[in-house]
Amino acid sequence: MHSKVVKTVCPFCGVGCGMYLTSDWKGKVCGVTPQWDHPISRGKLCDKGWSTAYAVSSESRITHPLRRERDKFVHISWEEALSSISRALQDIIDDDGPQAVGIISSARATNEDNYAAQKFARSVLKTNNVDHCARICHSPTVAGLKQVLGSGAMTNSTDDVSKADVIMVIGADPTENHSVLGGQVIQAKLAGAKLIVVDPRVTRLAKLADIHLQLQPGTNTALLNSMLQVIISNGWHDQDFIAQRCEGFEKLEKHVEKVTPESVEAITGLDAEQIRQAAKLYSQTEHSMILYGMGITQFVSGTTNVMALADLALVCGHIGKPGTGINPLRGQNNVQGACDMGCLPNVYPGYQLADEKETQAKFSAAWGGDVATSAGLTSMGMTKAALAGQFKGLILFGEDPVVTDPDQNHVREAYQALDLLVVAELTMTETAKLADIVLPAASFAEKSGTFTNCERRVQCIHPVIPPLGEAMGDWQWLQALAKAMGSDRLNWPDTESVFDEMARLTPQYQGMNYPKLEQGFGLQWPCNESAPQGTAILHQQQFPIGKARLTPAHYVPIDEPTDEDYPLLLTTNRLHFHYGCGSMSRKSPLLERETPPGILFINPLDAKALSLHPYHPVGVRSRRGYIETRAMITKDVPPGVVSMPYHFKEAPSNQLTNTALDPITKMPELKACAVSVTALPIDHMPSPVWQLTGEG
Ligand SMILES: Nc1nc2c(c(=O)[nH]1)N[C@H]1C(S)=C(S)[C@@H](COP(=O)(O)OP(=O)(O)OC[C@H]3O[C@@H](n4cnc5c(=O)[nH]c(N)nc54)[C@H](O)[C@@H]3O)O[C@H]1N2
Ligand SMILES: Nc1nc2c(c(=O)[nH]1)N[C@H]1C(S)=C(S)[C@@H](COP(=O)(O)OP(=O)(O)OC[C@H]3O[C@@H](n4cnc5c(=O)[nH]c(N)nc54)[C@H](O)[C@@H]3O)O[C@H]1N2
Ligand code: SF4
Ligand SMILES: [Mo]
Repeated sequence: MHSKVVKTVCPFCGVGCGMYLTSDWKGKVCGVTPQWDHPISRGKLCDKGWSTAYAVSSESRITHPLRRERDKFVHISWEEALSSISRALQDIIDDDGPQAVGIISSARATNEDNYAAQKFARSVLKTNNVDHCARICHSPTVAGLKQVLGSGAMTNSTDDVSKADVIMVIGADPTENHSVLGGQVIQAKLAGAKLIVVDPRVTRLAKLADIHLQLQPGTNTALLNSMLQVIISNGWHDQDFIAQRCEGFEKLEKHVEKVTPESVEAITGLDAEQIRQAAKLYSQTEHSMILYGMGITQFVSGTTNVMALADLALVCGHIGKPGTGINPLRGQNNVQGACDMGCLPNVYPGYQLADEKETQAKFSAAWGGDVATSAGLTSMGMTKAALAGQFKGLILFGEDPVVTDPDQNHVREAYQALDLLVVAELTMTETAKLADIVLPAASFAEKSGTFTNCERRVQCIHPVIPPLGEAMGDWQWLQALAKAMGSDRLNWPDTESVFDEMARLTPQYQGMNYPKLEQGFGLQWPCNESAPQGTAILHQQQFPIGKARLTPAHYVPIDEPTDEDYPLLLTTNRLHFHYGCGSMSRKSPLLERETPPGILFINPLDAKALSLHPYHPVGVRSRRGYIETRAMITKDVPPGVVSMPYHFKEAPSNQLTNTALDPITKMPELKACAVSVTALPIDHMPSPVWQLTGEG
């Protein structure tokens, strides 16, 4: 084999940095080089991007299909794996109907893989039970922005950060999590832009901010409504824009009329004067841009928060212009794509509504036969139905819900109750360990296809090595499984044909094809006859729904406030050096040495009350579980609030988190629950969770 270099895209976050990937003469991925001419990353990569070779390295990869026999896994052939999965699925469907089976797809896999997954669900299994991690990420964005603006995606391009005069970062920590974009925010600030940060924690950007609104977790809507009140009562709103492009202003004006900054001081913990200053700065500047993330969406009030934020941008006319818009920082490398592909129970590719007869007719004509008609379950809905004995067969690829979904013990219990759990993975994750059959998936370094980044840019990836061992690309094993079930619906000769079929049926992607995408650095949707070169900024002339719908948002408190037994409020955050469940980033010795496996951030005042020393072993308990970890004493979290990352399977914060849901999108409240912290003896080594629970 010869050494090889290919042009591809980073497989971690939604920024979508360009990289060259190198393999050595043994066929091992051995190096990463940034692309100097890439329009987003311009020669930069963050520590995770630089560590990509470790993330897909051969040492720990699953290379053969495996079947669980009691508590060990044995190698089986693909033929055996596919025939036993298809038999088990068929048995469940025969006994309980297609509502008892479903798929969880992957925002880490390609558009082609995700298109195949929802097609497999809808046209082979005949169920709309298809979902993926956007459920617990930006599903409130998809729903909330769709309601107000008609489209749930970033309105601008990442490059627009440099054109903004005011950047309001709310509930996002981009220097850690969208690092190359976070770097652009710092550059814009150094070049003179003003920065407003809204976050209960003192993030790196908060330290640089002109205004840091350090609100109480879960109080975004109260704050945003009070900012609207200040803006409207001072006449700082954009009356022309509202008259020409929005409806519902009078209702909104009435709704926020009495929500003065003083009236929300006790809820938000913020000083009224500071709220006024932020409202003035945001509204009175020509180019104001909002960047937001999980501190907005991961609440029972997720959709409400998104709508309030969209109202704020609209009322100020801050949308549809360079350097001016509302930008959800989509998290995973291809979460925008997985949503666009329709891996959501309620929509087909391109957000065409699954419960509409026309959509069903369009796709059943295109796919050659009938499709699912009943309403589908969300991922958490499947978990709940499994516990109730109504959902029995799950195919899951490229996610690790045992570590990343809330209330770990209940997820484990639900997955153990299934008759069939199939997991297609790169490595043995905590979820894969529960599977009946594990399939070896090819990583991004071993396949072609496309990823859609946070700014709606569809970019091609290329294989630098062949799939390891017997690993297969996700759409390829889905195709093989469909065949084993007697269906030829997924009958594509190559990856490009999957894309072409999808583009024909997906209005936003209609003008795209591989040769066009390969010409430069991909294209931003919508790309169609009227925008053949794609669209950098959305909503410039009008919204997809005509006029935007200003929607009054009611403040909803968090589900589980603190009390005597659980006196501290736990929020969860990410660390720059680790990613998701850690199954890829923790393969890198460089990243692994940066942080201990598990950590609890706690304010010095609370630490003192518990007599904690730095790195003191602590026990953390909620109504759902208990873990042990070490305390990091820091003023970056306010008194009364503790924070934990969720990347570490040894000390998973999701042992503790709450499953209370946003009623509109079923987003769980991952950013707030009540806990108690106890000091453990100073020489105690924190026990990993599997020792504490006796699992695994
Ligand atoms: N290093 C790294 N990068 C990643 C990931 C990773 O795991 N590791 N994951 C990727 C994914 S999937 C995603 S979705 C993105 C997420 O990226 P972010 O949205 O930046 O994610 P978080 O750090 O979870 O949360 C953001 C911030 O919300 C704040 N917050 C908590 N409660 C509130 C509140 O009530 N109001 C406000 N305004 N803020 C609040 C937290 O303190 C935190 O600073 O990152 C992506 N990038
Ligand atoms: N407490 C708390 N919990 C959270 C969050 C939080 O802020 N706080 N954030 C939530 C959010 S926003 C998200 S997005 C989720 C993320 O949760 P997950 O999606 O479960 O996390 P990842 O680590 O991205 O898991 C992806 C898995 O995909 C595998 N993989 C990568 N590429 C491929 C591929 O091409 N094919 C296949 N088959 N597998 C592949 C990797 O090996 C990895 O194990 O976590 C959520 N959980
Ligand atoms: S910012 Fe995101 S896309 Fe860019 S190198 Fe880092 S993880 Fe990869
Ligand atoms: Mo996410």
